[in-house]
Amino acid sequence: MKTPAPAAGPAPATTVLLDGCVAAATAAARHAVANRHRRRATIAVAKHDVKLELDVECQRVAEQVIRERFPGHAILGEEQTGAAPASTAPAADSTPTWIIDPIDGTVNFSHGMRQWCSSVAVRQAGAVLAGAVVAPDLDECYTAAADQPARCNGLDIRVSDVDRLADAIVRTSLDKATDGIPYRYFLAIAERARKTRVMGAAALDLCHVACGMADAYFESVIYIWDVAAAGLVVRRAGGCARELGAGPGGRLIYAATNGRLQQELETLLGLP
Ligand code: LIP
Repeated sequence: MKTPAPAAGPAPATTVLLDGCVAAATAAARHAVANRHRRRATIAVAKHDVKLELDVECQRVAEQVIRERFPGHAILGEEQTGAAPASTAPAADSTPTWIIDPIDGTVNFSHGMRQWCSSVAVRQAGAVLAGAVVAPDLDECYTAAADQPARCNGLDIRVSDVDRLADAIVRTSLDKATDGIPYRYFLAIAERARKTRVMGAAALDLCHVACGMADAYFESVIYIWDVAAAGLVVRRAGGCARELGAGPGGRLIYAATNGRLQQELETLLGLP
């Protein structure tokens, strides 16, 4: 797994935060890799999801890195007991909040697929300041900060210039379609786009929009920890990534594109 080259020039505070994101996400990802032989050990199994022992362990590993470096900061993680649900309104968080998804694409990981990652972002006063998405099995480490470009393995990345959904690859999901609404969105996208892909790790879907491998991303039931870091990566790569409203259970309706496709995608889905 490569780590990005140190960035030159930006404000020290942001660089320190970004270093913290990379360190925490890398530590979580390494723990998952080192313990891959236990990838099937579950704490809970739902109809469409699993919670692994490693989800919780990797969360603790990431938290430890953050607590050592930033003792006064808050932590919001997928595996945190009693974690607050995602908020569509930016929190009035004067204290920086670290937002962790220790294993995004948990089901993929537990089945031995390579499409999974660890994601860490830091947000203050409603704005994500820095974020890192580390995908060891793909050898990809995405980073961005509010005053730094999006990078993959230390190299600047840029969104695609596709300007019609008819020419686009759109990443999306059919997860948690209990009320059928995600199917409606899926059908609309599949009808319009050149190809629709369900890969199972939202943070990677977004990072792949950021580097032009995909052109757009949409989910109607997604948590803030799935999109916080990677949404910043998309924006700093020249794209658009934004919450379009609240989904069920504190989740978000979220869309991201290369920017050129945002209007067409939101209009197609009748959002916001
Ligand atoms: C998963 C996402 C995936 C989404 C699932 C789930 P997890 O995250 O990344 O793309 O469709 O609903 O939230 O649970 O593996 O961290």
